[in-house]
Amino acid sequence: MQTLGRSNLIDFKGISMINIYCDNWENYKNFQARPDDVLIVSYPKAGSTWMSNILDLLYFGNTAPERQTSVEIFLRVPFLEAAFAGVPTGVEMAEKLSTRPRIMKTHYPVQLLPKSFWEQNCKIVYVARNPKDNAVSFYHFDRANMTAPHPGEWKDYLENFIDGRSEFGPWYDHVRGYWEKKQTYSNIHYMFYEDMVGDTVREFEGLCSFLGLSPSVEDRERVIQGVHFEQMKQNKMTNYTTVPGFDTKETTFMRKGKVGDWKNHFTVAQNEKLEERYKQKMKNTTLQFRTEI
Ligand code: PPS
Repeated sequence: MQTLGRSNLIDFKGISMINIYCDNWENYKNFQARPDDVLIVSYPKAGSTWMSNILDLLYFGNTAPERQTSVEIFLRVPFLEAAFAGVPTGVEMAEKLSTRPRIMKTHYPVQLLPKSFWEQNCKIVYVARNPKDNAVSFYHFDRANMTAPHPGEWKDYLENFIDGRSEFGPWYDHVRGYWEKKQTYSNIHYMFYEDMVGDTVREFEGLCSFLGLSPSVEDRERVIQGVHFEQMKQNKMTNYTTVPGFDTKETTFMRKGKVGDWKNHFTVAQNEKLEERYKQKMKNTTLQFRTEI
């Protein structure tokens, strides 16, 4: 198991990875999902913590409101593949969950999802974010995340991202993989970070209808208020300030929460390079992203 300290990217089943997320591979792969489990999937930094808090509040905000102020989000919604030294693994945490449904999250690409999720026909909520903002967010996160490889300079980091050498593999394959899986597996609700920022209420309504839930007006209001960026930034249970190994002098986990911050980071040439690669990698797909709203 990985102790705190910078790691190196390794090749794992064809994608770039770090040990923390593949050391517990056998247990992750064999995780036994139940039919009522709800799984959040995203590429790293696409909004999975936001979705975790939305789902936690939606299911339990009424009956167990104290969760919001006393239980960290990564304990309420375990990160399945995590294997940090000194704490239970994500799989162990998920197995100990007493909630119904159990809500959990993963960043693994579609081909590496534990097969029991498919067999049990679990509901999967996928959150995708445009590659430019996704890369920026990932870069800042890795500056502060002392268990990740050192990100180095932005220009080099972005090159690696564009070339698909980032933890959890190429962004393009990740977002396409789940998009294409939707054709044959109808229990995936595919959401976009940009839509969530642009119209949180509408996106929340769509999510509820996918989940077969009709919350009361008060419950709806509680969720929408509780998952607001500023609210989550202030809340120690959602802002990751309690996590050892995350250096908040570098950046905060709840950093900006915006669409279009890439414009403050990309040069014209960098933008052209990403767009060029995007065209190659995303041809023949109906999947589309917005990089501004
Ligand atoms: S992680 O580390 O992979 O779990 O990160 P993840 O939670 O998937 O993504 C983190 C980014 O999501 C932003 N975020 C939000 N944006 C808007 N509203 C809310 N409520 C919200 N919660 C989290 C977070 O700020 C990170 O994006 P950046 O661009 O870095 O701010």
